[in-house]
Amino acid sequence: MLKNGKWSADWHPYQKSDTTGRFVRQVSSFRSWITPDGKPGPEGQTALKAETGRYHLYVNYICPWANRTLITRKLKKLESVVSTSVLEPVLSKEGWRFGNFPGASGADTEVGARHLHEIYTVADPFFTGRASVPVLWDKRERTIINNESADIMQIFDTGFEQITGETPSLRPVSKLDEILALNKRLYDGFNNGVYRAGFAKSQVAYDEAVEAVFSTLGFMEELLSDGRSYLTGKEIVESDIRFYVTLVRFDAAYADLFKCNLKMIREYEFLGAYLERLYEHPAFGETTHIDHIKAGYYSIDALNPSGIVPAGPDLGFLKAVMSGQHALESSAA
Ligand SMILES: N[C@@H](CCC(=O)N[C@@H](CS)C(=O)NCC(=O)O)C(=O)O
Repeated sequence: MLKNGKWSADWHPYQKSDTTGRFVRQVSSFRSWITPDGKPGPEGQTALKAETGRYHLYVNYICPWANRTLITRKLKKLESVVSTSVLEPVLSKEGWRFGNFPGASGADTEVGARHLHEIYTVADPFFTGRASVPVLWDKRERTIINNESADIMQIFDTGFEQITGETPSLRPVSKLDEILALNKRLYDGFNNGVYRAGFAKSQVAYDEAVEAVFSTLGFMEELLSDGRSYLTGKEIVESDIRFYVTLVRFDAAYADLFKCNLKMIREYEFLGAYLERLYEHPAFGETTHIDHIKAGYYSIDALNPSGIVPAGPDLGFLKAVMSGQHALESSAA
């Protein structure tokens, strides 16, 4: 992490805990907004005006929080409006690194940084905190606008319509309460729940987290069992994006590495089908890179000191979608 703008070598990702061993997540520090006209954001945040070519998104493909901003960028047709850099998925001694891991985008095009923490110190030479992805960067002012993925999703949802033309809202007003309730349930029980299980430092903290993970999955399985395509009906909303990024990592990483092993997603009838359906959508499937996910998670030294990346599990049920076959055909073969 950075302390007063200097990289500190005691690199222990995600290890902050409370007195009972419960994982505690750091809060994000850059919280400005982008709006169509530069007027303040929804809660009065300082905002810049939407423009083509001015903003840049730093991500990697391992991170679920970064993945949700990439999906939103694609769903909202922002690929030619907001550029991106993909960092390597494997943690280095200095955190996230620019490089040539297959699928990463190589050297930094913006400030010539070698590691993500340099982006943070260009923005704030005395920054203290973790140098996390995603980062929304302002090329003109050479500063970070926002490093909280929940905000970046909303910025992409509402900030650029004058440039891209209208696209379906990810928070339609008629469904807002439902979406916010789902988002909360998903964050506590699932998105952050798997991390609480994986980084628990006591049995009680782990037991509590794993119970929350599987009761959330049970609730969502029940919700989808009435045959709806997405969480709130026929259209994709923000909650689907939030749910997907953890679902698609679950069998590949969380089940094993984070000890969330009561059941795999592919064993759930409705959740398995829902995951396939989302994966089939280019905004989801094309921003998902299982090789980066496995390489990244299994490089977390605190959880996997040998660094060995397991061969399995067989995720053929997702690949089958890519080749247009039905999952059952491929598992029967
Ligand atoms: N609140 C942030 C959390 C992002 C986050 O935790 N990113 C992780 C990768 S999945 C990261 O960059 N960690 C590096 C670190 O904690 O030092 C968000 O949702 O944008």
